[in-house]
Amino acid sequence: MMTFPPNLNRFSKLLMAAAIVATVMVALVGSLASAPSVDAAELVAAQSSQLVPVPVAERAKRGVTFELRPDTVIYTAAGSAGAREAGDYLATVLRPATGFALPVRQAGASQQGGGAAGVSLLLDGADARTGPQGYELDVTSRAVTIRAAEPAGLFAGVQTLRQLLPTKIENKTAQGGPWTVPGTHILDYPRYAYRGTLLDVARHFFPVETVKKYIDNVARYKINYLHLHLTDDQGWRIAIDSWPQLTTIGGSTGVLGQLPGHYSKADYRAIVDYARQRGITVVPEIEGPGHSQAALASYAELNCDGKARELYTGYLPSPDGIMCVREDITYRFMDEVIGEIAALTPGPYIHIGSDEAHDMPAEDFAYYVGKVTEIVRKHGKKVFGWQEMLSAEEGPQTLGQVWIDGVNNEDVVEAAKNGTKLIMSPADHAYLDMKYTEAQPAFPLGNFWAGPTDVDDAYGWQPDTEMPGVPASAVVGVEAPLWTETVYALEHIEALAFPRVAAIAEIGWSPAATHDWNAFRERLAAQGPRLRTARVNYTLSSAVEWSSCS
Ligand code: TNX
Repeated sequence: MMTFPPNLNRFSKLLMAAAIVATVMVALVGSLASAPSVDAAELVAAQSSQLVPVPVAERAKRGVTFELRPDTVIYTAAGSAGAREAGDYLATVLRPATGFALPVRQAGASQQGGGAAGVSLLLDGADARTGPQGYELDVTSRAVTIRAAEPAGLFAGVQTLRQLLPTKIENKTAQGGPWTVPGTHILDYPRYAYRGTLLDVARHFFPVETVKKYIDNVARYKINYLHLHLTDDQGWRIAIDSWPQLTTIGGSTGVLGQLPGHYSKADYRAIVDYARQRGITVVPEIEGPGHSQAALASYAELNCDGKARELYTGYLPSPDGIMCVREDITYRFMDEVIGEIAALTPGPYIHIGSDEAHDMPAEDFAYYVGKVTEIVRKHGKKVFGWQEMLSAEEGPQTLGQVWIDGVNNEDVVEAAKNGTKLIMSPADHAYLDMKYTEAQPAFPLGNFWAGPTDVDDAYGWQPDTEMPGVPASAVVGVEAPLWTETVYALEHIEALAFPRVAAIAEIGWSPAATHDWNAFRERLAAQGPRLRTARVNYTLSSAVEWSSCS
């Protein structure tokens, strides 16, 4: 029997159990609004499609086929930089396998009218139900036309078009055609405005190229937020000019001393731009008051005793990684850090962490959260934080992230009733770092504590009923976190994220009434050859009957 220090909570005990197993093995080897309601007849039509996430409504046009040809042109709404970005992105996705030039041009009157040949991405004439993120996609034998109110809808429509093309479109080198798109009319819009994934670059650092690949592949499923966990006990991963030792010292290690590193501001801007060009907004997280040892090791003056902490390379949260919350210097530090982060952040949110500040007196915790909330708002951003934050901060301007049952449910329910909006990341369904099955004990990848979580578990929940007492209207999104204590390569990221992130993406996008595991697993099976062709190292979960051919 393993025994644990009594002050550890349930999560830490389970994670510690996982850590012990892992150690033994190592020794051996924008504004968020809810979607309009859906017509039931339309939903029946939607189920026939192979798309993930399943669209709101789809009507096939029998006998109609569009074909991309060497001279096909992509037209984008005149005067819109966002539409142009969506068009450039579509061309980037289609050029390698087709080998076609696919020039991107401004749409003229004939495209706006919908009669012209080619592929058009337009910002007028969409059905009003598409809202700020939805789209209509129409395929005739002459033209593919995507219409949306905003560029976000065009990006979503681009992903749908990509999945309507043959699987070989995912090749990185030119293939023979034909490049056919079946005739169809799709009306589609998301259930929730926020569909995110978190990548933990603090436990292990991942270079820009790895993050870009992850962005490329989550974008397929209409994920629209990338939450970057930039700081933790084991590493500080973003350059801050006013506190340079955060990266020279705090970025110099990782779990078990592996994968040190940090992003320069130019690197970080490159990630933010790359994400935006794929319809994804980056949410930076600066953790505190716990999970902060990398900062405390970088600057002696941030510690209550004036002595720098040691660098930390352990696997569990460090008991010493707690900020000195009653000292003014902590808030000068946070002000300068958050000021620099805000300047790098076009999106509305800054995530302030706030989980697992073990043993900190409630008043001290509330003091920290209150001060940091003020700082975030002063820099023009909205506060986002783990559910523990909701014991101290709530209201319509605050976004809370639910991750665990039984720690402070009462705070979450009360905050939600008082207008706080929630993103749902229940660890036992949405944590991409959990192992898929019990049968993988010798598989060094993945945590145990909230799992195992196979694809059916990832799909088997509803955001609006997940936490009893929370009003459905408080839930504005879902997020699938990928923590990286056990993860140290892109292939690991992909094995854990795919295909489960597609399950979370569908829960966040598709209408509740379409929710059906058997239908989903069939549609998901068709994604296997696409992911394989795209060289994504997805896991062949036995919950899905994968197709062996394209
Ligand atoms: C819990 S989720 C954590 C993370 C760990 C993760 C491992 C949360 C707010 N805290 O620090 O990496 O579990 O699954």
